[in-house]
This record gives sequence, C-alpha cells and structure tokens, in this order.
Amino acid sequence: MNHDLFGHMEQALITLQPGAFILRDFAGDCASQLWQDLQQVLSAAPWRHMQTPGGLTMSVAMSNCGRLGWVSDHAGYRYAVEDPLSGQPWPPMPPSFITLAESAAAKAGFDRFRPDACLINRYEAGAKLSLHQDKDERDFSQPIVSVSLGLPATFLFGGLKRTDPVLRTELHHGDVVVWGGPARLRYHGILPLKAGQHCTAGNARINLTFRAAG
Ligand code: MD3
Ligand code: FE
Repeated sequence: MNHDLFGHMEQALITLQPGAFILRDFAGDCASQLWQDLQQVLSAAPWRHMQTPGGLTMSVAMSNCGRLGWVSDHAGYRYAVEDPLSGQPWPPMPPSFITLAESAAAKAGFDRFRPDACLINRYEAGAKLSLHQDKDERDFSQPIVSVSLGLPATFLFGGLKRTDPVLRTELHHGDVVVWGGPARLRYHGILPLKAGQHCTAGNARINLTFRAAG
C-alpha cells in the first residue's frame, strides 16, 4: 500500500521492459468487487481444462467473459463468441472489470483500449503456463492488461524469440500489468504455482487478461 499522510494513493508505474508496465496493487482496492463479480461470471461459464491442439489437457483451468472468449481444442487456438460448454454467448464483462482494465491501460498510455475479451485463468499448486506468445488477437497495436488475484506466482518474461534470455518477476494479489508496444509479442509464461493459502482465493491464483481480440 502506498498511502501518504493525507490519504492520497500513489500508484507506482514500473517499466519492466519497454512497453511493459507493472502497476503494483492497482486492483487492491477493488479486489473484493472483482471477486464477487467473478463468481457471477463463473456461475454462467464454469472452470474447465481445455485441450491443446496436440491433445494435452492444460493444467490451468479457464473461463471467459466479454463478447469473445479464448478457446483451445483439437482444431486449434481461437476466439469464439460462444462458450463451447453451453453453446451460449460468454457472460458479459462486469462493469468493475471494464473500468479497471481501461483505467490501467490509460495509466500506461493506452487511452483508447476497449477490451472485448477477458480470459480468466486459475492456477492451483503445480499448474503452469509454458513460454508462449499471444498471437490470436487481430490488432497487436492494442495492449493486453493482466490482473493477478490470490496466491503469488513467478512470471517469466522473455524476448521475441523463444530462446532469448528470460527475466523473472513475482506477481502478487492486486498487481496489474499492461503489455503493449514492443512488449506485446514477447514470449512469457508462469512457473508451476507453489502451494499456499490466500484469504480470498484459497489455494489458487486467478489471472484476468483483458484483450481487444476482435
Ligand atoms: C506479455 N497469462 O493468458 S498474464 C495468457 O498469469 C497468459 O495467467 C499469464 O499468458 C497468467 O496468455 C500471464 C501476463 C501476460 C499476458 C499477456 C501477455 C503477459 C503478456 C502478452 C504479451 C506479453
Ligand atoms: Fe499469454
């Protein structure tokens, strides 16, 4: 927390790499609202473990809200307007999600960011996301905003080639990161989650990633 004597909030904008900005604890004050709205989304679009195109089951459980949702199956990775589990549109993005994502993007200099997709990832002990690039979106000039909730995780941030050196940073409950410009197509991943307990999220880390996908 960065309260000063007069009660103003100071939000540090840390540049991790050109185009990648960490806003430590930016979501701290609205986390309980986000959590409540997340439960509503999950009641309509529950957690599921998707299959990779190669037939492996992902260790991260996922859901989506917004007009478009990210899906993976034997046919590949893509954004879809319907939840394949229900055949229904994904639940709408709660206003608390939209406000947070747009204000974080604006803080990092992207004041026209209007997300149409929110991928929701859940990590339990051992779950990981191998180094990858996010390339399924239409316009790479739009940033991705990520919000971390619950248990901490080690984030891996590489270069534009899979073999480039990788930087590590810990992401904690309430941290928001904006990835745009030259950072947008960098390889990234999450190390296997360490077991733990978080007062709101229990044994899990939840990550919301906001995208302008369509
Ligand atoms: C850097 N999620 O959903 S969020 C993903 O914590 C994903 O669940 C991770 O990678 C998670 O695709 C990391 C941070 C993140 C998201 C998108 C990025 C970092 C990024 C896109 C480009 C560069
Ligand atoms: Fe990613």
